Order: sequence, then C-alpha cells, then structure tokens
Amino acid sequence: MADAIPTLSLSEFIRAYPEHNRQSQYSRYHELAKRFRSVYNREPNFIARAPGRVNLIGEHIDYVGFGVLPMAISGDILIAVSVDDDSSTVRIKNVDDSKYKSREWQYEGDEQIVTIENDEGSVEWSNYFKCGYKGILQRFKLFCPKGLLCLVDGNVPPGAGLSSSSAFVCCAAIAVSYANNIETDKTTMAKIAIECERYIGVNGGGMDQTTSIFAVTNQALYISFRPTLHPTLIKLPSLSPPLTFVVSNSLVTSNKAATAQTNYNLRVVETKLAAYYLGTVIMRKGCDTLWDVANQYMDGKEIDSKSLRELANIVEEKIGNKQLGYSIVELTELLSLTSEQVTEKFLTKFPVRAKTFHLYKRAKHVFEEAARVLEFYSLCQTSTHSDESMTGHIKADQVYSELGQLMNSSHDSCRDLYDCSCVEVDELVRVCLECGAKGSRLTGAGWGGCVVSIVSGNESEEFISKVTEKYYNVRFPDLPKERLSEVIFETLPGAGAAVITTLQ
Ligand code: NG1
Repeated sequence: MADAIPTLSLSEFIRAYPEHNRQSQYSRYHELAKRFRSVYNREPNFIARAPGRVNLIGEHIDYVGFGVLPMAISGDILIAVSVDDDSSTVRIKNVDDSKYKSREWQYEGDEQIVTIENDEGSVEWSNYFKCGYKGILQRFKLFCPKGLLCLVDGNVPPGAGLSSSSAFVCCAAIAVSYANNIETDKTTMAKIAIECERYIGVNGGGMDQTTSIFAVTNQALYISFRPTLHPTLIKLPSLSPPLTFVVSNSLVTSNKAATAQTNYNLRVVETKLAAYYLGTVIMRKGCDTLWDVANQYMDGKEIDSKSLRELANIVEEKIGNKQLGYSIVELTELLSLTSEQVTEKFLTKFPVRAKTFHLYKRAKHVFEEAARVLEFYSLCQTSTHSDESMTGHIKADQVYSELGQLMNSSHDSCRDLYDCSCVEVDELVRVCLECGAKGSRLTGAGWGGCVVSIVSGNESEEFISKVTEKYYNVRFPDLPKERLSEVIFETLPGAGAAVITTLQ
C-alpha cells in the first residue's frame, strides 16, 4: 500500500534516529526484546513505534480547524507485541512497572473493554492503550480480535506538551492493527487515532497524532485540517549559521486529561461560543468553529494571513474585551439562546467547569495565531536556500529575527489571551531569551510543560549551559546532572511511526 505505516527491520529503521543516538537506540530495542522474553517467556513478533512531537508554532488552533506547524522528536513510545491466536486476552506491562502497573483484560465487546474512567487528578495509563485498541476494533469491525502480550517502553516525558499521550495512542492503534493483519493507510490511521484519543475525555485536535504518523526525518510539517486533513512536509530554512530548536522542560507537569474540565475542554467550548457569536454578527448565522467563520468571511476562497488579521480586528470591534468573561446568563442574551440551548449546544458533550467564558481573548488568539503559522510557513518556503555569502548572513539574521518574533508573539498570546501558560513557563521563556534564543514559546497544550526556542546552531551548547545555570540550577538544584539531557536538549525533526519486524 502506497501510504502505509512503514514496516522495517531495525537496521533499516535505526537511521531515522540522529547519528549520535543510534547505538543507544539499537541497544534500547534489544533490551526491550530481552525484557519481553523474560516477562512473557516468548519472543515478541514485532515492535510498534510512534514518536512525540514539538509544536514550533500554532497553539490551540488545531481543534478550531486552522493549520499548525510541528515536527516529530526522537523521543518515542515502543510496544513490543506477541500475538496470541488462541485467546482474546490483552496483557500490557510497562518496563517501568513500579510506576505503571500491569493490566489485563478479556475482550467481551466494545463497552466492556473501554470503560475509560479517570479519577480527578490522575489518569490510568492503560486507558491510552485502550483508546487505540477500541479505535481499531470499532473502525474495522473486529469481532474476534487476537490476544496480545505487550511490553511498553517510552521516553517522551508525560504532561510536558511533547505529546506522550498521542504517541502512546498511535503506537497502540498501530500495534493492534498490525497484530490483526489490518492493512490501512496513514490518513485513516491518523483519523482513527485522533478520534479514539477523545475517549480519554479530552476534546483534542489532530496535530499530535498526524505528526506522529506522518513525520519524516529532517522535515517539519504544515498540517491543515479543513476542509480535509492534509499534512505537507516542509524543509526548515537552511541558514548559516544553521538553525536549531532547543526544547526545555519547565518541569511543571500538566495532566491534560485530569484538568480538562477547567482548562483544555473549556478552551474548546470558549472558541465554539465565539464562533457562534461571530457567525451571527458577521454572517447572520452561528458558525460551529472559528475556521468556519473565516471560511465564510472569505466566501470559500483561501484563508490568508491578511484576512485572519482582519478577523482579529473584527473581534476587537464586535466582541468587547469583557475582563471577567460572560456568565451563562449573559451568554443567553449575547447569543439569543435559552440557557438550556446554551447547555445543550456547548456544554454537554465534554462537560466543563467555569463561572464565566472568555470569547474575545480566545477568538483574538486563534485568528492571530493562525496568521502567525501562515507567516512562519511562508518564511520557511522563501528562505530554504540562503547561502553562506554575505547576503546569506544578512538574510539569515533577518530570517532568525522574523521567525523568532513570530514565536515570541505566539507565547505572549498564549500567556495573555489564551491563559494557558504558567509562572514557571513564563520564567523559562524569559530565561531562554536572555540566554540568546532568537525566539521562545511554550509548546503543546501549556499550563506547564516545555518551551521551544529557536537558537543559532553554533550557539546551542552555550545556550543550554546558560539556561541550565539560570533556570534548572536555581529552581531545581537537586536535579541529578545525568537528567539534564532529558530536560533540555537540541532537537532535529525526527521520523514518524513504524513497525519494526525484526531486530536484525
Ligand atoms: P499536548 O501538548 O499533547 O497536550 C494538546 C492537543 C493538541 C493541541 C495542543 C495545543 C491532544 C491529543 N493534543 O497537545 O491537539 O490542541 O494541545 O496546541 O488533544
């Protein structure tokens, strides 16, 4: 199949990891297989693999329908699997079995297998696997799925905005489909993963799963979602000095699923309320998403950054910046709906908790952030061939500065308009800029997690040591030195998901 998830031997796949890292990755796969043998007393049939991602720009706009610009990182989830033809029992274990307890279930029909209940404040880890399992069973109508013995190993930090949850869901979906001899293409797999991750209770977008599945080494992705899911591989500008991205973890963990009602899902609702309202005032008919507002505003023509900036101005004109947001009573007046209609239309599918809802700030962020993504994308397209001549240097400075400014404005907007940053992340962004980053911003859902900085390649080592001194040594003086490379690291665009069929 042309666009299927690649199935490769380890020696073919290992080239997808950065060179300095290949030997340790090779050992990691072999170590996983060895653990598998000692845990299950048999050989794994294959290892499924899916990476996390870092979003370069375009935060909280995928679920609204606007394009985003992420790339995969080399951190990933591996699931070693042995297929059991004689039963329908699924066993999953984690190499870190002190933190993630072994789980087992017998297939008895969809409803039984995926009772995905999260306690407030925590999420059962195996639920992410169950999302992928249920997604594949439902989509391909598998009534007699194979039994599976699985061992999971991951090195994407959880709750850090690097998409560990989607890497796990994608990896599980790929493992279950491969084990059941299902042939499918990447787009179908990405759509399944996007939909089934919502079983966890987060009304998420599609950026993470699409990146995990479609990524290609050394290329970032521009992903558009409307009218259809469409990832485009893009080359980052080849500048002199070379451009690098450094990811640094604030070490504030934010559990998106556990806080969904007051954070992530609430933001989705606020953008929907804003879309409905703007639709009624601009087009006389409420819209479902802010992308629909833009699409109708453009009368179906391509949405460009100029029109998105115009829409941000329309937000200024039409929705007052009501500091405290709108209560439900105020919303009923604004939208000319009854409170039952507001509840039914916006607050039922994924319940949220809020006294007031912010329409102005969320809509303004979304339109401006969507414009920034298009501007970043266009800079990447026009500056991939600068040379090392003097004009090349001048151009490189300019490109660095323009990309950096877009990233900085994105962070300011996440902090001030989308309210999805936190004190530590803001401090880390400030420190990164002081230490020489050309631009720096939170990446992923926020409320903690990681920051991504654009750094000139020949300065990245110095940058990392300065940030270590000013952030980690000050806030986390007890952090063991050997953990530093996990919490701050330079990253190149990594490869997407694969199935490793032999360890040769
Ligand atoms: P992370 O960083 O993985 O929590 C989440 C969403 C994305 C996107 C970003 C914000 C999921 C699975 N992931 O990412 O779709 O909306 O937040 O830009 O819902």
